[in-house]
Amino acid sequence: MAKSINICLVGQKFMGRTHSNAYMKVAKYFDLALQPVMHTLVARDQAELAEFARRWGWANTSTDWRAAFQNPEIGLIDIGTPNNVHAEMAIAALEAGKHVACEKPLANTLAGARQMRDAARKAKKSKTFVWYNYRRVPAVALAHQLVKEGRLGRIYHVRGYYLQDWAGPDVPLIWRFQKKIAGSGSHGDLNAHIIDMARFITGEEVAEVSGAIMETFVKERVIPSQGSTGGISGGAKGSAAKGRSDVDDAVLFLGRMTGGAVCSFEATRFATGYQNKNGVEVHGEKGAISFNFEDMNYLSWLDNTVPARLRGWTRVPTTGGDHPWAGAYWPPAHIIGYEHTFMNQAADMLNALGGRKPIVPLPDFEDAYQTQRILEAVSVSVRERCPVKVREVK
Ligand code: SOE
Repeated sequence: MAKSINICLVGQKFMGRTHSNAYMKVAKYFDLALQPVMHTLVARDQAELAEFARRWGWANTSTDWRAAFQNPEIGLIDIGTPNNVHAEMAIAALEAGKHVACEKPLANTLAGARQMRDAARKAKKSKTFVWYNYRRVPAVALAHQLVKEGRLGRIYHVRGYYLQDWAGPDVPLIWRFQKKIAGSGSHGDLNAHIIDMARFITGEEVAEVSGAIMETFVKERVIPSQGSTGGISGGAKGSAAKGRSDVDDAVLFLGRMTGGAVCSFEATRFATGYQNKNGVEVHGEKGAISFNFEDMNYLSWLDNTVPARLRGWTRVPTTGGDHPWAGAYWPPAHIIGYEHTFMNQAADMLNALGGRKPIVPLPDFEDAYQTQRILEAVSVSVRERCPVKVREVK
């Protein structure tokens, strides 16, 4: 009888769907150390709960996360909620002796993220994971491997961008525009991803935030008359009343990496024309990589060690059996999509829980806390209009 683990997922909106899809399908494609059992779905909205559970294959439902977390049958708790409840839920789950997976960013505040990190340190028998899913794009994992193999050599430049354009003036004041819930806007939502990707690919940390700016283009939004229906803009309908958006719509910062490279990051919800364009570029002495999620099945690679007359960018298809996870799906060049990044993460989490080594590092709470420190350093740099050493952000 294959070993399995009962999963409790909290959340039934956008990430509830991506995670449910991953648990439903992962065992079809991967040989897993533990089989996922979709045991309990927890959400606030009783009306939608039963239909969501039926559609996505959850055996039980509950609107009481505290009671569900105490269920001795549950082994893994997966938090797919807005950011403000990540800490309370993750700490309760760890104290209940569960393994915990949590959506990014770790928390809506540095203090909350620190409490999660400390709770994970205390919970010796529990593993923790954070859904920085873009690490599980085969092309991004290949970039990580190339740097690790020394094929880029000394790194000079790191560039990250996350460009969306959904947040126009007509979008109501959903939770993503409320600092008390989200913690920040494009910063914690999008910049977090590219900071994590840059750390993952280079193996380096951001040592200093040298300068940063944030902008809120739309300062007032209509208060939603109905809740979010899931998805980025929430699908909520506006009412007559308006409320203040107290988060950034765009953030840019410059910095220095621990290995001596300079870095630049840009994250925005107002890059008209780009709906979900994210990427990282790394320029080294011996080579360079460029990843663009809009072209997610390819990695651009430049080998700077070949004779100049042969030197140029190669567009490497990352869909072959020798690329991370790709071989689990289809023959080469039969491309994969956004949802596969969550399936790849689910596979690595289930294998890690079963004692196997993941193909590339999985971010746990300790790792994700480093990204949260960099996010905080950027916010301090914006507020104080000065450079900030990340080592001073504890
Ligand atoms: C909204 O910006 C969002 O759903 C992010 O929260 C996700 O992390 C990203 O993958 C897609 O866009």
